[in-house]
Amino acid sequence: MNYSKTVSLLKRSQNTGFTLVEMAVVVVIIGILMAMGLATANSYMQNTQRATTKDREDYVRDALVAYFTANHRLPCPDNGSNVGNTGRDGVEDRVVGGANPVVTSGCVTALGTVPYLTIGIAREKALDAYGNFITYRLDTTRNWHLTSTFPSQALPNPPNPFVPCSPPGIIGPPVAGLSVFSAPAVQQTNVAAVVLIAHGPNGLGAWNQGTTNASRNTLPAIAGEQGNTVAAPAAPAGYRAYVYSDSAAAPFDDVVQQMGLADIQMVMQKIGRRDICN
Ligand SMILES: [Ca+2]
Ligand SMILES: [Ca+2]
Repeated sequence: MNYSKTVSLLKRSQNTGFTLVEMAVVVVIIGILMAMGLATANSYMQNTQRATTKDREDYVRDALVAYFTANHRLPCPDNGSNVGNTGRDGVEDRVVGGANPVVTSGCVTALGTVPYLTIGIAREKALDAYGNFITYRLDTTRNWHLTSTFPSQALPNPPNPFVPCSPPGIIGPPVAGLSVFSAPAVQQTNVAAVVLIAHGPNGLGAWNQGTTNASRNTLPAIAGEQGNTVAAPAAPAGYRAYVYSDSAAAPFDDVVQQMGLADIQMVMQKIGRRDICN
């Protein structure tokens, strides 16, 4: 092998090595950028899904207010019991022959899903952005209605006439209602007539779109989220609207909103009433 050929081969070898290093650096940089891009896209999607879920709860709240204004009471939760074995039907579930539509004796359950057909909204609006039903908890210790007598189980049309409470002109006592905690030891001051719970990305404890009435995801094993899946949460005795956390020890991804006594009072004032019958 002559000298010039050897030098040429060496140069080519060196050039090839340099190119490989360059390529390796480029590959690493592309990898980092892709990872950053995916993380950003993932974060964006999570925020969007959370916002969509909150919007749906707002929509349900508005529909409940409209329903209350038109019917002078809040609807019972949907627990699927009136449709055999074909999934949740969106119709509120009442005790047949009970003192309907009085909530305290008329609802099959205090904890179920949003009765979307009863309140006149699309089924999709009763779902969160993860495809599970939003849980609807109604305070059934109060009637949340404006009349004291009801002629039948059927929804009155037009609504029952107002019957004054006794004593008249009294806005229902604010001491009753459901409690909501924004942290384990921090109770919100508002007294809730309704709590809406979306069970978040993990979906634990949510009723899903399965084909049976009982189709429900696995219940959460974590204390914080457990409270949002039962009618009577253990201490703290109320529903949890904690801050989002993805910590392994105590994750919390539920999206929780309430409809308070103040919201009901506002509706009543709009329709010229000051009293709630209890
Ligand atoms: Ca039903
Ligand atoms: Ca959850």
